[in-house]
Amino acid sequence: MSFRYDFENNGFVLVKHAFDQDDLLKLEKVLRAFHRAWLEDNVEFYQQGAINSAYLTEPSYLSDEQRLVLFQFIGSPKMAGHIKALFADPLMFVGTQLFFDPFQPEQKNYWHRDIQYGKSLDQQKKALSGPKALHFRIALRDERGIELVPGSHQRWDTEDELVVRCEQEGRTNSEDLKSGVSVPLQRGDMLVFDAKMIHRGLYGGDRFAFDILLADPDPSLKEIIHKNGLP
Ligand SMILES: O=C(O)CCC(=O)C(=O)O
Repeated sequence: MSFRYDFENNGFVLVKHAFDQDDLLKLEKVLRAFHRAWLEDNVEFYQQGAINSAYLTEPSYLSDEQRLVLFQFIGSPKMAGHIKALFADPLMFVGTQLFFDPFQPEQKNYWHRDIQYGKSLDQQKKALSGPKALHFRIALRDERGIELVPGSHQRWDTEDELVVRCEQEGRTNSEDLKSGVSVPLQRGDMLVFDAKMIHRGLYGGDRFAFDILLADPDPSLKEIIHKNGLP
């Protein structure tokens, strides 16, 4: 089965060993420098539950030389090869994120769709048929990965999924879902997933993962791009 077929049906694809040590070492050095500077500036936010930072390519925490390392990775022939193997149409660069473990090891994760925030259920249903927004997650450490509900990028929640995800009827969004599939990651693996699908992060193992966000070049998504995070 091809990557494209898998992605269309499941909403995600795992590319094992997408990047090797040579690709990762220079990138990792810059990601660590960003993370150190970000932590220093966001102690409270981190201690209060943050599990990710964003906008790594902006000049806030990195020098132009360091930002160039990120852009060279994002624009590398290898990355382009992976993208083209999956998607026929061009994608637009939206931004970057870094995912790490919460400060409190007992902090619970949460099922969600990225499109749910600030939207009514009807609006979320409509958003399912909107432009594609994708995470290309590159693991820098072996980690538990993400749990995803296959196919949920193109269908609405079942009753059980909805009450859990939206914390209705006394349910909580960290409860297990029967439809969830865990995808553990090893250093160098890349998980591509549709941000619309129902998913949750799996914390532990001191995870450190770099997410490149790409999307259909739709005007509504162009609006959310921070211009100072572009090359
Ligand atoms: O890895 C995580 O903690 C959650 C990931 C996620 O929700 C996302 O990337 O949209």
